[in-house]
Amino acid sequence: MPTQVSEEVREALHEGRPVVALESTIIAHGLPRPRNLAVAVELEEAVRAGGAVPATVAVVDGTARVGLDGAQLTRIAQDPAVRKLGHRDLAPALAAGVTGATTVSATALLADAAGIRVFATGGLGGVHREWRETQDESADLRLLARVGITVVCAGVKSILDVPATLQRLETLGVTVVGYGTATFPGFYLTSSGEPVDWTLRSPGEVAEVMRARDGLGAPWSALVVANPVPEAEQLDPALHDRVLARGLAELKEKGVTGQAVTPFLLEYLTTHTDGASLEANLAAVRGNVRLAARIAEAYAAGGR
Ligand code: PSU
Ligand code: MN
Repeated sequence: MPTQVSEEVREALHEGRPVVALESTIIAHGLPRPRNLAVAVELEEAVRAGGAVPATVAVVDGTARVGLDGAQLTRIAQDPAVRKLGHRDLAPALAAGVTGATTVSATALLADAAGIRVFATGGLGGVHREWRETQDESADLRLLARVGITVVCAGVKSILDVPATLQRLETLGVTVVGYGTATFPGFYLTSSGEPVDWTLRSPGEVAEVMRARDGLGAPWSALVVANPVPEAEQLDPALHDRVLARGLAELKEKGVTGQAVTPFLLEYLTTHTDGASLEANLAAVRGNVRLAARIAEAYAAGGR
């Protein structure tokens, strides 16, 4: 069954108006209920307030959808049977008629195929700290090496091995730029301490880079725009390090692996920081969504 692009999104794309894709795994598996539904609605509104059309991506009853209506968004947020779908899961999910939330990899694939150029999320997946034993590297990275979409994120999740993830992005040829920063953001934290090679300072500058890439012949990998959470809204770094260390130990004890690792650690942090990590996560996502709308607008406008 072909991907269903909502009428509103289809029209906007046809008319060259700005569209921002949003992923749904963060809604179904990255945030606690019932707050997740309110956030899903808020993120779509933030895209609209920025002058762009939101296109939340998910699989509903075996149909891949780009742009959800209210009932579909509610189902993704509330139904505990909603599965987590990376790009490799899309075909079996469609064939089996299941309902699932799309990760960065599946969202980028579907959004790019629909002709959407800008995508906002919280933090990318990447190389896990337990990589030596588990070989766990998010499928996000390899997929981002294949599609020419611009992804606005607060870096990669700090539960990961950040230097190893940056190295993989380099190897895979994914372009990474810091937005208003020369250091790579740390998701819950303003900075991961790792340097980035390029810094851009306005939506217009990002749009210029997108156009330069078009001129070189797209698609050839994603453009990652790493947008730090403001310092006033970051998680206390000492608390972050302390709680994460305990969460990683518990992960090992419980033998959690595969797709369950990321949701387990995000939830562990939320619980053991009394919700402070959740607030930092939300601040990061909000900032990314707002910036993505401005980038989509600058790109659609075609000039600086
Ligand atoms: N960013 C968030 N919360 C999330 C995720 C990203 O703020 O829940 C999700 C994204 O969908 C990302 C996924 O693609 O986590 C990575 O999971 P994994 O490590 O299993 O590939
Ligand atoms: Mn993983």
